[in-house]
Amino acid sequence: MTTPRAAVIHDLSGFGRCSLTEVIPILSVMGIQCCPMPTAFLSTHTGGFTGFTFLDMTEELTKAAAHWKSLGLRFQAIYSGFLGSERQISIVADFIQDFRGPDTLVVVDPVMGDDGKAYQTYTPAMCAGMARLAELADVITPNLTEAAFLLGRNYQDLLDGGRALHDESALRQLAEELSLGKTRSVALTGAALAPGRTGAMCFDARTGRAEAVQTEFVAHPLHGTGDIFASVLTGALMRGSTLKEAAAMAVDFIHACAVRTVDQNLSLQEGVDFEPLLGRLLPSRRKPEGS
Ligand code: PXL
Repeated sequence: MTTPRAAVIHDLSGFGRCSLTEVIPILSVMGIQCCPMPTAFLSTHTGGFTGFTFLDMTEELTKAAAHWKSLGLRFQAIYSGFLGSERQISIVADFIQDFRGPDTLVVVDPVMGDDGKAYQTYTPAMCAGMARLAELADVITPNLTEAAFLLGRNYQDLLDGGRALHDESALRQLAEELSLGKTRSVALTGAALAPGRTGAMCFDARTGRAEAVQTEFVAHPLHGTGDIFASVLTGALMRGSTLKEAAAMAVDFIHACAVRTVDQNLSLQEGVDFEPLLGRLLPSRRKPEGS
């Protein structure tokens, strides 16, 4: 079998474990060839650091995409995340339209913010653009903040002042609302059915059903878990898992990484200590016949 290939459109942050420093190792260990399109180069991620450098790669993206087009490249998946400028919204939309084949899986992680607030480099216009970009996706992976932005709703209203935060039917309804009339799948992250736990509420456009995936979870706000979730989910979907199976794999992996990170007392900014656990994501190896 040829190695499946994914175009991964995310930033490269030098320190702090997020986006490409998580996407590439995770998809690679899952047996997928990653072709990165870096949207920006930052010295660190923007969550909790000040004074970070930011190199906008907008111009480079168009040139690199034109070169890939001249090579006739095709991808089994196109997976986008943190974008570096408002103009990149239409560039990534064009990329999806140009490179998508009938069987290409398009995952848009509509990275925009957390805890009810947009990330430092995200403008309201970028957030509005992200909602348009997400319309092209087969699967989206918003957290609750991004869900509010996508639906153009106030974060506190969306959570009904906190009452909807752990309410299964409210989360189920929210995932369905995000599915654009049941035409795209949704894995809503940070959707916990009880305090101190977390997980994802999945709406699967293939089955038309919403299902919760939950695990015991260390209730610490860890940075970069959204990118780990969407990367494992994308890899598992590319390997043929259902949305629920893929979300369960992602949630379990994050749980194991979070336990390790908290045990070591690492600073939140350093992100999740996932590297030593990557082996858990290897495709399961069958024994050769007769051995
Ligand atoms: O994990 C999302 C993310 C990705 N990239 C950058 C970020 C963040 C969240 O803060 O700052 C640069």
